[in-house]
Amino acid sequence: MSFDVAALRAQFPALEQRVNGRPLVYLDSAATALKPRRVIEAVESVYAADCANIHRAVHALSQRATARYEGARDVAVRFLNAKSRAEVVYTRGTTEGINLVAQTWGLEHLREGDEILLTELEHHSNIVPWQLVAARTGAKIVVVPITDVGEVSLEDVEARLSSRTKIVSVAHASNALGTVLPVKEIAERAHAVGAIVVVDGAQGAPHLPVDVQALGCDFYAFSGHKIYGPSGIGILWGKEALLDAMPPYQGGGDMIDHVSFSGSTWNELPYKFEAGTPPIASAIGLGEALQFFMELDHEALFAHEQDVLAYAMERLASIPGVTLVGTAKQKVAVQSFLVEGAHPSDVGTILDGFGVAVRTGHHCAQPVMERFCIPATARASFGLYNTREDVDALIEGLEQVQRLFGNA
Ligand code: C6P
Repeated sequence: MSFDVAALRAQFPALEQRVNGRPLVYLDSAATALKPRRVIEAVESVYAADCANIHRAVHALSQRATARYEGARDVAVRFLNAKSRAEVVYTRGTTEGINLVAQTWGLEHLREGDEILLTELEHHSNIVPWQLVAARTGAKIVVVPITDVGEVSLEDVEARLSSRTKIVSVAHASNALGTVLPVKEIAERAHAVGAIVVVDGAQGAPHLPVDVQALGCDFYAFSGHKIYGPSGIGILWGKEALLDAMPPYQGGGDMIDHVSFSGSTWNELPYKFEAGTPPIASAIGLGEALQFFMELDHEALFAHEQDVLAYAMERLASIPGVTLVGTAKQKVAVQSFLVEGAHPSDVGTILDGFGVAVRTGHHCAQPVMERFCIPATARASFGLYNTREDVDALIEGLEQVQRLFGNA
């Protein structure tokens, strides 16, 4: 198998459009990835043919919808290398996955004086859920600092671990800086002090090998929409023994075994955590996206993304007045940058005029901005469909920024 980027690009209808008179150059996959035609068709076919609720009826449409919904879970089991279907819970996305763990395992186990270890590069979704549970339990949040290039050192993690640490929750990769964290090594050290390990896989799942058994974590949360699937759906993987011992997150239909006014009992895993009618078509679309993703030559894909990233870093760094933010040795294909004298939102607007889509702002990682004493950055993030030519278009747009802001 080889990596044929032109053939892959042809599978993404959104790339066929022009924006402001130019071919779209989509450099915002860290926010949400574009969707291949087969994912769009999978979702459409649910509504066109298999439009029914799941787990609830004996009629043909419901049987088909249920089989496809559960079939998508089987794909996720293979994607994660999970031990069983019981470990794979559908959620709305990474955010809900982390909130689920915080509000169930966290509320059950955390006591006054316990510690939750996070890093300075976390997304708000891996900070605020822990602040909420800390406020209710009296637990304390401890933060591992990042270095000037945006790395997390194992020594800094070790120095903050103790018998008080009950939860270590870290990103697999940073959305603002691209940094890949040494999750396996962090998990080994966290387990040595008896803590559980939660991984925010929002940026890891689309760019890094995800084998939850090899990573050695206890929970791994990711979002469908960042891995070429629909929005509104994600996965929380958790070790069965932990999930089994946790109370339900939300109550409602499907998560119960029996309900009476004298008390209710819970469905088996993973359904205990799937209350109410789920986003059925989105789950089926996610299964299709994961299948699409697993069929790629991963070694070639990761090498391709790294090539585009290295080229982008080199070209950006060569523009006078442009500063790279986040230059860790191990990175996913994300690059934040600043242009001297130009606000990132102006940079984004001018680039949009060239058909180049980047994200600007604090990227829901305000502590990262604080660390680097900046309010915001512009961020180019790459997916499997991006090329060196896309980087050239970004640079062309930035040259216009330089002209407009008197830097060139
Ligand atoms: N980051 C970005 O542009 P949800 O919204 O639940 O799908 O994912 C939240 C999330 C959690 N962790 C990390 C590391 C993330 O990058 C994100 C989403 C997007 O960077 C939108 S803020």
